[in-house]
Amino acid sequence: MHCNSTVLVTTNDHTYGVTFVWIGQNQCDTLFTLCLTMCPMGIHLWIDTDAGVDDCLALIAALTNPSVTVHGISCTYGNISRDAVVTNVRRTVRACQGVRPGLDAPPIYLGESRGLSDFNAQHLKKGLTPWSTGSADHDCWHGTDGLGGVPGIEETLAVACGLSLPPLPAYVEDTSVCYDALHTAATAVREMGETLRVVAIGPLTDMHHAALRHPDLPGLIHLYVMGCSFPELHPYCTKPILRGNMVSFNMPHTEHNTACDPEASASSLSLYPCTVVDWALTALNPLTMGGYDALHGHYPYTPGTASKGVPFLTQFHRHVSEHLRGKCEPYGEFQICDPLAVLVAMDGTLVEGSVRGECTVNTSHEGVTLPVPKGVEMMYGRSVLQVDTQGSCEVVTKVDYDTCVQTLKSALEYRE
Ligand SMILES: [Ca+2]
Repeated sequence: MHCNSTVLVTTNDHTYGVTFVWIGQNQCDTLFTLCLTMCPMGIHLWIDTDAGVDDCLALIAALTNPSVTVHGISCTYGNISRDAVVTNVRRTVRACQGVRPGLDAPPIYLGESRGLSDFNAQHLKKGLTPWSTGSADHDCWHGTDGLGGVPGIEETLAVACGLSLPPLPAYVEDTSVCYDALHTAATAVREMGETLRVVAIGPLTDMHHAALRHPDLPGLIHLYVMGCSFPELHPYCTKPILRGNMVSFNMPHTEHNTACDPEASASSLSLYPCTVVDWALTALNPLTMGGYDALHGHYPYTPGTASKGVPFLTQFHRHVSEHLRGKCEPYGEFQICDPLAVLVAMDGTLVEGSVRGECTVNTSHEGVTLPVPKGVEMMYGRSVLQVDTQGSCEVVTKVDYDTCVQTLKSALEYRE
């Protein structure tokens, strides 16, 4: 006779599953023998980001979740230039280490600094996206540096909160190392019997290059994408905003991350098994401005100044998102696109509705001249879903919104 039972053993760094196996009573009265497996349990993430204010909140949600191991963070262009992104990621990781002193910084890597298509680069440059100008001084939705234009605010806040911040974490400059590290992490997680969940909350350029370098990668990971837009999955809502957020770039039928690199989006969505948190879903689930205040506990925010008794990350996020909040105020909505994608990747039970199919992105710009003439709406970058119950792509159509927002609030209030 024998039977198994598994208990959890927690060390400083990981929770381990230890399996005890009952092998029966022998002459020495040995009742059981320990051991058989000892492997880290929980959720294994890799985050590919163009941080970005909403990326910052997404990173905070992941890095304050004790059940999550973040095996790496790759930095790409999008909301701001790649070089600004890596600074924003390092600052966010360091801020999380402030409230989790035992947290080792995940390895941080440089990914790609621009998309695949010259046509697209020229097109977006004429719209003056910050990354296409190659500088971080262009005012954008996320602020001059992509993180609200409040450099060093975490240091002021940490002192006031009685926290000590470690040095900024290091990062790896060689992009090929990034893809090798991703592949190594995916292989190691697979050997534990788990699957690495890669959350892409920026353009899919890195995922395209990673699969080129390691063709077996799509068989090793599950990709969570914040991108695309499928308003047709929400026929009860006819708001034009569901179509996309790139109207000012003559691309009203697409979402920003997808629009940054339609070619890489098309290839990645066809290669990887994926779950998509699309623009239409996030546009239907924003924070109201009151919801934004509630996320921060309604504390009396004073720019550049710490408020007594308010959690450090709450104050950090309130400061870095102030610029974006001001941009959002006229619309009465504050979007939480990237945080929703990371929350879904960490907890599949948050998904209350989805449609499965094959997803692709229109990469044709035939006949379009630059600059795009006024009144012309490009279909370039438009995402298309072919519904198929056996498809490799799951598009999320409904989430447990209240739990999502509460989880984000708890992350901002994290303390040990
Ligand atoms: Ca992003």
